[in-house]
Amino acid sequence: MDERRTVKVSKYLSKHLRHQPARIGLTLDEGGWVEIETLIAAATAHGFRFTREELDHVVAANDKRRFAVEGTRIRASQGHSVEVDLGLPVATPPPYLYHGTVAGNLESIRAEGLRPMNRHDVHLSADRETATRVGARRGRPVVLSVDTGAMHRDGHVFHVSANGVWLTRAVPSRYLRFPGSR
Ligand code: HQG
Repeated sequence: MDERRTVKVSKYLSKHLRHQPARIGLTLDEGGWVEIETLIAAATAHGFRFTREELDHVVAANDKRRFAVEGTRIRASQGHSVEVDLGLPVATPPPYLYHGTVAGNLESIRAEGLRPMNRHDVHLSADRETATRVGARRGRPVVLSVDTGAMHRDGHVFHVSANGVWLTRAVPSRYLRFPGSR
């Protein structure tokens, strides 16, 4: 399976397992799971064909392990905009986590902190490198450090997804460090 095809199937899965299941008549269960057979049939019925082998390849080859397969079912590991309860355990964050964004968002982030925007949660990365890649999706990346140790002490709740993304509902501005400031 070539890279272009892998990315295409992966994007299709992200779209329908995170954001728009109803577009192809799918219903996710409360944990975000769907039967793989049902997903393939729904996709086929809506004009996008892929095989079980291709799906397995995308799940295994995916750079960020975006999808999880358990038995006959699949779900996205994080990043949903539809209401799901991933059932992730509460986790204690390391002292600092990182958030990649772009300069154009900074003024608003300074004013209101990090908000989940279209997703359930704010996504934080364990290292600067990953945060840099996340920010670079939108332009020249700017990496913010987040004082997650202090957030944790102050009662903010964190979860970590199956693929190592840290999730929290919001990050008030006072916990953020902007580059070039101390
Ligand atoms: C910004 C990808 C203005 C935030 C990535 C970001 C990640 C604000 C954008 C995952 C703001 C939201 C998530 C505020 C936040 N004012 N802008 N108050 N608060 N923002 O895509 O973190 O490929 O929803 O900085 O790799 O960029 O999908 O979040 O620029 O892990 O698997 O609003 O998505 O993973 O954008 O990325 P997103 P994100 P996947």
